Amino acid sequence: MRFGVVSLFPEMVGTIGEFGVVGRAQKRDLIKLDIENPRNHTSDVHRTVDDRPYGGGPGMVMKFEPVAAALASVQGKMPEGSPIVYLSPQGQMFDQAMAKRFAKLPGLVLLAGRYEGIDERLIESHIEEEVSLGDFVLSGGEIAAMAVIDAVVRLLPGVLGDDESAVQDSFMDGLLDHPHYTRPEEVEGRRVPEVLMSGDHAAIARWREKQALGRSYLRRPDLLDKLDLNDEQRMLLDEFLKEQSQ
Ligand code: 4FM
Repeated sequence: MRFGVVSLFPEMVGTIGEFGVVGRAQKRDLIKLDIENPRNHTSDVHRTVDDRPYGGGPGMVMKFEPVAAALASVQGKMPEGSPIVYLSPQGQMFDQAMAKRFAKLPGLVLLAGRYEGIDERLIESHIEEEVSLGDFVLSGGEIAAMAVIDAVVRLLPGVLGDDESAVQDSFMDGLLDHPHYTRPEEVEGRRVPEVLMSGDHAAIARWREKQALGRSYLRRPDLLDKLDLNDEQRMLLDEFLKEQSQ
């Protein structure tokens, strides 16, 4: 899959390809990352990418032409059917379902803004989707674009090893993850739950699903509302809640 990013801080975005899962995917040519700086698409001596807002007020706005030219340049390298996504708090909420949808595309272009915003006419003429990571305000779209790339790349075939993929499955059935433990058996008087050391794989799977259901119920009831729990899962959640109140 190909990723294009338009950003005034290309070095910042480039670090996404230096580490971990995304770094490995890039080294193995499973993804290609093209980053374009609107500043390289200016024609004035000051290489101006921002200007004062019409109507007045504080802050600056990213100019139409350099961003449009950077987008055109990056789109020229992308396969047909690679939408342009703008990251902003005004966008549709990003979630795992959206990551899965993006992972089916041949390519994705991400526009990371800076300052108070981009000229609205860019959104009208160039942007297919406006996407938000959540109800908070970042200083620019770069970290959001990097988060989207990370979430999408780990869904691409062949990117995660078999072990990592198995871990992912549990998270992707719409529930929060279960708790994790590693050695030693006891730290500061806190012991690892006995079942995890029993070697009984069925019991362990059952305990983990119970924990995932219970934590989702307590912390993110909105997630459970979206699911249609089967009889077994309802029983596990019931057990969890009884054990909670003991
Ligand atoms: C976006 C700053 C555009 C400047 C931002 C411009 C954000 C979010 C966010 C900040 N992006 N989810 N929340 N962006 O805060 O995606 Cl021009």
